[in-house]
Amino acid sequence: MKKTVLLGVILCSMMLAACGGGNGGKDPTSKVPTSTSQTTKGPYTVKFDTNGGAETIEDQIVQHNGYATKPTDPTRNDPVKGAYQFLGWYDSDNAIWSFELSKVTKNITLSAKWNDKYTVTFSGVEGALATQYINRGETLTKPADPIAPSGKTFYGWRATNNGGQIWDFEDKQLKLVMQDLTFEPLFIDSSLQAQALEGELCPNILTMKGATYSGGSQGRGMTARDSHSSINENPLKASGNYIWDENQEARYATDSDEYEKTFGGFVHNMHIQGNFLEWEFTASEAASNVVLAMRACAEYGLDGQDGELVCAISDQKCKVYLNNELVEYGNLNIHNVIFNKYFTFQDYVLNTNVSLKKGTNTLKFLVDNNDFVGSGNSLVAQAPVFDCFKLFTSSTIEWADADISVMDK
Ligand SMILES: [Ca+2]
Repeated sequence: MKKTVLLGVILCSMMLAACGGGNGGKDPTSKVPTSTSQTTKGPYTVKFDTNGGAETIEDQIVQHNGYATKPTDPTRNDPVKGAYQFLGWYDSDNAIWSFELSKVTKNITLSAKWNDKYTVTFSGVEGALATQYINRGETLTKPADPIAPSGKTFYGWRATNNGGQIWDFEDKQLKLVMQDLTFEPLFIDSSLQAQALEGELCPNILTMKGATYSGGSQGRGMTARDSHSSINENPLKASGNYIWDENQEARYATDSDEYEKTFGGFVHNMHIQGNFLEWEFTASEAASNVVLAMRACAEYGLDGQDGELVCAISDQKCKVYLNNELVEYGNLNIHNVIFNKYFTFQDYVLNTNVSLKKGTNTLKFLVDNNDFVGSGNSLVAQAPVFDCFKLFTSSTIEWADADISVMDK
């Protein structure tokens, strides 16, 4: 009897062991049968990261294998670049999310992707070069020069959204793309030569006061010379003896390896509201469709993206008056301003359709802003370094330049 009981205990123990191996000892990490999972998965949270966008987008709760609802496209703006192009929502694997096809099977965060390249378009160009997407600080591929209409010459690609800037595809600073650009070809009558009104010889430069760190420059002290040119041979004594070195960078003159860039010289230190250059000139005949360009660069600028200095002016901040009428040229950003080093003069074709009267005309450049530059100095306005105005017209213009002998006293 005793033996029987013992056997029963042993049998029971064996059965328990067997039971444990088959059921009670089941691996807790093994998958539960599919038939029960569909009713227990989800719901999930879908989050949206706008990645610099202006809006906050609410989380969505989505059932397993359900679809998220496409939110309204976010927007993103940069003070220099302007509006970014929204490219879509991307998952954590950097794959674009389709709100029609992509099923939600877990908690996810979708991130906005933006086109952070600049968009550059060339009007009238066919093929791949018509629209170029350029990373900040990189360069453009130059399209073939367009064929000029009969009697005209192609002058250059003119950025209609940046003060009529004629793009320089070669200069190591000017060729760098720092904003969206929209170009159209500029054609000028082949018979026309630019007639220049030189800033450094503007009569009223004699009485103008400018800004410098030391508290003021005046008259001819606001001019600097291109020492390669004839102005070096006259008695004009410039305060800043800039020259152009082999890299076409302006620097204070220490030797004679210079470039001519400014037809003699230029005016700087104009960073005071109210400073102006004004010419009175005579035109031999009335003329319309006159092309007005300003040749300029910049010596100081405002902090822009990535710490870049930008001389950011406009037809409201630096006004151009022709016969007392405001000449529209929109916004003009002079990029790559590098203090006292790179003087990257170039032409900004402000307007292609101004008119001259026969006889006396006036043209004025007025600094009319208080956009403080830097700190601890007297530069209280945004202003370019002014080389000259250029007029392309069949009318002959004449003007009296500053009296050098007076300037030299
Ligand atoms: Ca000049």
